[in-house]
Amino acid sequence: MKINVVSKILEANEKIARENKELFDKTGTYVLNLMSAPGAGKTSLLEKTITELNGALRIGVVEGDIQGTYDAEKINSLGVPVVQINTGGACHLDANMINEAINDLNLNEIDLLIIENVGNLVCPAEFNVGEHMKVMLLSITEGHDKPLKYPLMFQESSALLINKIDLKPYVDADTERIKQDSMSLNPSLKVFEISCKTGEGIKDWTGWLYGRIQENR
Ligand SMILES: Nc1nc2c(ncn2[C@@H]2O[C@H](COP(=O)(O)OP(=O)(O)O)[C@@H](O)[C@H]2O)c(=O)[nH]1
Ligand SMILES: [Mg+2]
Ligand SMILES: [Zn+2]
Repeated sequence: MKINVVSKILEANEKIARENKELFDKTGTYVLNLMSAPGAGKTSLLEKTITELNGALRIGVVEGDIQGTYDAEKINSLGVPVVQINTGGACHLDANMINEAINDLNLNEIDLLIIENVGNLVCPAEFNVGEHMKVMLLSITEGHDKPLKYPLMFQESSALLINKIDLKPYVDADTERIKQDSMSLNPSLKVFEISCKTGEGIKDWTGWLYGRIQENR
């Protein structure tokens, strides 16, 4: 019986996700669902991505956190529209939360909407929110065993950003193994090595993202 309940929840979520997607397509808003464990660098990546693409694209952000407005305040200081969702305990965002949050944004004036999901390597990947693509960050400090331990997130993502490569000399994680294992789970995964601290690899990432947005137009 439990299985029934879970599939009903996901079904209901899918329906709202499709409505969100229709709306995004109508307003010409490309939507990226950004996922990672807590602390992998989602907010740092947002800051770099906004700085790099602002001017070329009108960007908006939805911040998902269990509690608090810390990340939203950071993003707001960059001068882009941002809406904070506080899940009040829930460990992922769902389509309904996004459906409500976008009421506070003028989507007609947003070309790229980036959703920072709740930090968690598990269930954010189970819930579509109407995004055009999911992207995940894995920092090398998390270890190279994560793709095979948390496969769904790697399978659902279009791109994997391996972050904090400035720390390579100090951690034992094997970056090649992260790449190999991720691509064995998802052969079409696009992989970037980046550092949000030094800026290494950021232009490759934003260039690719910009291309994907243009293709979708
Ligand atoms: N050394 C290093 N630190 C980073 C990098 N990216 C993010 N951080 C740091 O990692 C911590 C968590 O980053 P944050 O962006 O808040 O991660 P989030 O929880 O996924 O949003 C912060 O102290 C960042 O300054 C990186 O590329 N290199
Ligand atoms: Mg954050
Ligand atoms: Zn969850």
